[in-house]
Amino acid sequence: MSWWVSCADILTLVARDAVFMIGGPSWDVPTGRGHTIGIGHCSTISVRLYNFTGKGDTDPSLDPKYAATLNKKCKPGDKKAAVEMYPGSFTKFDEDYYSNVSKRRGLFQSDAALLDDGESRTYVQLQSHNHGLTFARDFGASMIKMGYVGVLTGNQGEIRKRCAFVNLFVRKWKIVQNNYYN
Ligand SMILES: *[C@@H]1O[C@H](CO)[C@@H](O)[C@H](O)[C@H]1NC(C)=O
Ligand SMILES: CC(=O)N[C@H]1CO[C@H](CO)[C@@H](O)[C@@H]1O
Repeated sequence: MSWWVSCADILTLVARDAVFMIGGPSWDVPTGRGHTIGIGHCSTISVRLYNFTGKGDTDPSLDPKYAATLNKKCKPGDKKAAVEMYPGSFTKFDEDYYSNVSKRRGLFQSDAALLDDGESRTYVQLQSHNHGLTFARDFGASMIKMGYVGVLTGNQGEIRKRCAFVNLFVRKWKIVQNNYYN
């Protein structure tokens, strides 16, 4: 354990704590910052609902009943409306996620894709059957693994002076400020 933390580490820590605060493992953070937990926007699923192969069709991997429910919430062309990611449990992302996905009721294509691969499909079905017996443990382990994805070492990266900005931007910003005040 080192006492250096990177900005990415801080985000991971914040994520972990936010997850805990809403009562368990939870995720909607590929772009993190600013998204609401458990909400998806119609813009991200409209192609699945209305133009999957460009012929005005619906993604066949979507349960038709669930698709009908989503159609009501996301009218064609609506980009702004929000939909619950996991109906019934959208403020907590837990093992219910897997039972929904196994019934082809995952909101995103990335959810449906879990059923295309033998290994991930087996895992989804296992979690769905055993009601998430190992879910919390596995989630923690995968968060730690993801923390190692794409880590920059040596002089590949930089230590940021301000977490939200690369240093070049901070330097430019200071120049702008100095010119403004002097
Ligand atoms: C559906 O996709 C096709 C092919 O990409 C495109 O030409 C068409 O304009 C799309 N329709 C709508 C309503 O977006
Ligand atoms: C769409 C769907 O199947 N939602 C279900 C997700 O899982 C929870 C818990 O089992 C159900 O309450 C939802 O109805």
